[in-house]
Amino acid sequence: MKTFRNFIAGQWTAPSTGEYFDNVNPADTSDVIGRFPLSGEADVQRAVESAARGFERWRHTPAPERGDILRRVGDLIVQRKEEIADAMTREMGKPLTETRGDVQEGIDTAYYAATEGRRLFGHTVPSEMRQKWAMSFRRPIGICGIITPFNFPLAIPTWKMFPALLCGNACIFKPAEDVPHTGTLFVEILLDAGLPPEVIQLVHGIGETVGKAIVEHPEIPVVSFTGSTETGRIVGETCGRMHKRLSLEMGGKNAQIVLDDADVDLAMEGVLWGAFGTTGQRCTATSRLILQDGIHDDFLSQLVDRARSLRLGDGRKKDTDVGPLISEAAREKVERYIDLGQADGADLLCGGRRPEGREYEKGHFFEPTIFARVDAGMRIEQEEIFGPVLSVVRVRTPDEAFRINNGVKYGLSSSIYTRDVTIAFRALNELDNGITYVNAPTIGAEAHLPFGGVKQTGNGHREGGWEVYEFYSETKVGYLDFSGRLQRAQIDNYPGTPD
Ligand code: UN1
Repeated sequence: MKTFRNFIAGQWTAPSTGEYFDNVNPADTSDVIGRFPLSGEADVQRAVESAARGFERWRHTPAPERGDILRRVGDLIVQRKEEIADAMTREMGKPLTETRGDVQEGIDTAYYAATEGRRLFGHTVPSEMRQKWAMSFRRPIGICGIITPFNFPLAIPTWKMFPALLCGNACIFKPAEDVPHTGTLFVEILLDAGLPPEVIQLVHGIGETVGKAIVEHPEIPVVSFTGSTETGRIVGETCGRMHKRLSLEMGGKNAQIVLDDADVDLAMEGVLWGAFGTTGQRCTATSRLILQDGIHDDFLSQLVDRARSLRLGDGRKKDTDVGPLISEAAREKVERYIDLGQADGADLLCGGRRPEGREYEKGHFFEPTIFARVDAGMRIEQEEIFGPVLSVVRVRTPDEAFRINNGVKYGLSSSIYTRDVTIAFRALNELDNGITYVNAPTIGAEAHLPFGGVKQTGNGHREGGWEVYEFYSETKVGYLDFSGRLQRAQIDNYPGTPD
C-alpha cells in the first residue's frame, strides 16, 4: 500500500508523529487508496516557518507573473482532468460526471485568477486638495490557513487558494481527512506549474489537531474554512479572539419552491438533481421542496417514482446516478434524522434505509429518501442533514412559500419554478439567501460570480468572482502631496475657514 506524505518546507516529508491513517473508498471500504499522515502540531509549526520564507519571496513577485503560474496550473489540470476525476470519485464517491464538473470548476477558477493578475484594481480618485493625488492599492497579507471539506475536493480548495496565491500570500492547506489524495494531486500540480515550493504547505490530518493548530497559530493571520456551522463557530471564536481575518462557508437548508404555474417537468429534473446529486452532500443541496396546493399531489407521486428509479452504486460505474455517503458516521447521522422525521409525524414515502444487495455491502450507501406532510418547524425541515433526504412542505400561496423558505437559520441558496415574472423578481428580492435560482435547481454556482450565504451559512464574505480578492488582500491608501506646502485636509480647503 502506498504511503503518502506532507509537503512542508519544500519537501515531501513524513509526519512528526510517525502516525498515519487509511484513506478508503466509500463505495467499497476494502479498497484502500493509501496511508496518509496523521500530523501533529509540530508539523504545522514547521509549515508556518517555511511559509513565512515563501511569503517573503512570493509577495515581491509581480502579480501578472503570479497569474502566469496559475494559468499553467489551469493547463495542467486540463491535461489531467480525467485522472483527477477518477481519483476523486474513488475517494469520495460521487459519480464521474460530477467529479469532472468539480475539476472543471477548478480550471475555470484558475483561468479567472490568472487574468486577475493583470487587474487586481485599486482606485485612483481626486483629492480634495490641490496638487495632491489619492489612490488605493492592494497588498498581500501573509500566511493563509486553508481548511476544506470533502464534498468538492478540488473546486473548493481552488476557490480559496487561487485568489490567496494570486494576491501574493502563502498557503497552509489542510484538506478534509476523507479526501487527502485529491489534495495531494492538487499540490503536485501547483509545484509542477512552477509555484515556488515554500509558498505552499500541505499538512494532512484531522481537524481537532491540524485544523486547530492552524486556526490557533499566531503567525497565520487569515483563515478560510468551509464545513459545518458547529465547527465554524469554534473557528470563529478563536479567530475573533486573535483578531484574524476569517471567511466561513457553512451549512444550508436550501429549498426549491414549485408554484402552480411552473413547468413541472423542468421542476422535476431540478429537484432530482438538487436533492440527490452528490448524495445530498452539498451545502447547496435541495433539502426542502415547497409545493403549491394545485400541483402538490401529482408532482409528489411522480417524484417518488423517479426517486425510486435512481440507480445507486459505485460512482465509477457508468450507469450510477447516486454514489455512497462519505462515511459510516455520515450514514448514521442520516438514519437518526429518518427516526426523527417519523417520530415527528412526517410521512416517509420512499427510501429511509440502506439498500439491500451484495453490491452495497461494502459501501456507505443510503436510499434516496422523501418525507411528505412535513410541517415548518420540524427538525427535518430546519436542520442540515447532509444526505439524500428531501422534506416536502405543502403551501397555499407564494407568500407562504417565501415565509417557509426564510424560516430557517441558514441562507445559502434557494430556487423557484414559476412562469410569473413578477413572482420571480419578488423571489430575488425577498428570499433570504446568498443565491436564488429562477427555473433552475439550488445548485449551479459559476466560478466568476460571488458564492456564499446569509445568516448562519456564512460570516459575510464571499468566495468566487471578484469579491474574494478583497478578502485575500489588504487595501492600502497612498496620498501624494506635490504642492510643496502644508495642506490640511478638512480644514484648509473650505470657505469660511479663518486663515
Ligand atoms: C457546495 O455545495 O458545497 O453550487 C458547493 C454549485 C457548485 C458548488 C457547490 N459549483 O453548483
